[in-house]
Amino acid sequence: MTETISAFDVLVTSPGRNYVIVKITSSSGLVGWGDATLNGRELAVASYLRDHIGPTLVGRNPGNIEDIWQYLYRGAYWRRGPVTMAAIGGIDLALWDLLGKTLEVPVYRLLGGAVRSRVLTYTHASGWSQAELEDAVDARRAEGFRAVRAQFGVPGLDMVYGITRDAEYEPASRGSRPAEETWDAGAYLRHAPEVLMGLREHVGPELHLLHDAHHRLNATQAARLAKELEPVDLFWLEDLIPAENQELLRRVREHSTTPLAIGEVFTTIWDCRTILSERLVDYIRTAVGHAGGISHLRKILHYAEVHQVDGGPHGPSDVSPLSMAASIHVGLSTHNFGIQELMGYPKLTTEVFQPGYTFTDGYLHPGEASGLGVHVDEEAAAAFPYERAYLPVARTRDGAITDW
Ligand code: CS2
Ligand code: MG
Repeated sequence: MTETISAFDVLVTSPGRNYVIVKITSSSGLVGWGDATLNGRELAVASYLRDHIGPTLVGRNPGNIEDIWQYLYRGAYWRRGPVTMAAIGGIDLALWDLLGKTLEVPVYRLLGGAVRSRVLTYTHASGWSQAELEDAVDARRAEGFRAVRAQFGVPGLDMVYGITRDAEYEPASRGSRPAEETWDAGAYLRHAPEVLMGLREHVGPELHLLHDAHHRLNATQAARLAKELEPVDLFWLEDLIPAENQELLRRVREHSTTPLAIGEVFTTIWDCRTILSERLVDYIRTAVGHAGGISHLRKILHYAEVHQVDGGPHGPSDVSPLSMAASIHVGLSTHNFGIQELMGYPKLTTEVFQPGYTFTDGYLHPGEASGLGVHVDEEAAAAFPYERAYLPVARTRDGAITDW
C-alpha cells in the first residue's frame, strides 16, 4: 500500500532562542522533522504552515517530494518571500528526513552519495579591540576550526553587528521591540583594513579569514573596502551591499579580486539570477531552510556550478540543528558546495535537538543515521515556550534608519 501523510504538526519552541519545527507523520508511523525558523518572524511562518498549507498535505504520498514542492510553490500564486519559502523549506526538509527513514539511508545517499569525505566549516569570532579579537580567533583555532569569521568594534560606536561583550553572541534579543544601533560607515571604513591586516599578521597565512559587512555599505564604499582588503587574503568578504542590489556588485568586481559572498537573505533561485549568471560573487549563501529546503538549495547550487560559483550556506544559531544537518548532507553530496557556516548554539538547544552530525578537525560530517539524523525531543520542546525576540535595527548618526 502506498504510504500517505497521516498527520502534520508545527512546534514552536525556545530553548535559548526561538525555533519553528515541522513534524510530518506517515501512515506507517515514521516521523520526518524539518526546520521552518525565520528569525524574529517565527509565528508568521508557524501560521502559514498551520493555518494554510499543512492541512493540504494530509493524505498525500510523502515520497513525492518534488511534486509537493511545486504544489506549494506554484499553487500558492503568491510566490517567493521569506515566510513562504521558510514554510516550504520546513516541509521539504521533513519529507527528505521521512524518506531517508523509510528507506533506512542517510539523506546524502538519496542526493547521489558523497562527493567528498567531509565538509569544510567556518565559525565566528569577535572582539571589541584588536587584542580581544586575536584572542577570540586563537580560541576558535584551538577548537580545530580552519576558517574563522572575524568581527570587531569600531571606535566611536557603542554597538556593532557581530560583536558582543557577553560570552555568547546572538543578534536577536528578547523583548517587546528591537534594539537600535548607531552605524557610521566612514568610521568603519577607516578602521576595518587596519584590524584585518593586523589579524592576518597575527594568525599567519594559512587560517581562512572571513568578514561580514552585513549589507551596510553603498557600492563605492564596498569597492573601496574590497580593494583595500586584498592584502589580507580573505576567504570571502560577505554582504557588502544590500543583497537585492545585485547589479551594483559589478562596481565592486571592477575594482577588486577579494572573493565575495552574498545571499543569506535570498529565498529562491530567481533572487540569485544576476549574481550567478554574471559571476558577481564567488560564494552563494542561501540557507537550506530559508530557500525552500534541500530540493531548492540543490537547484541554486547546480545553477551556481554552471558559473563556477560555490556554496557557502548560512548557518547562524537561528538556522536550527535540523537545517544544519540538511545543509551538511547537501555539502557532502554537492560538488561545488564550498563551505558551511557553523556559528554554534545556545547550550539549552541540545535538550530539544540531538544532532548526529560531527565536527572534527575543522570539518563536518552528517553521520550515517537514517534521514537527517537529528533526534527531536518533543517533551523538551514543549517545556520552552515561544518568547518574542527581534533582530536589531540600525540608524545613521542623523537618526535615519539604515541597512543592517
Ligand atoms: C549573519 C547572521 O551568520 C551570518 O552571516 O549575517 O548572524 C544574521 O545576522 C542572522 O542570521 C539574522 O537572523
Ligand atoms: Mg552574514
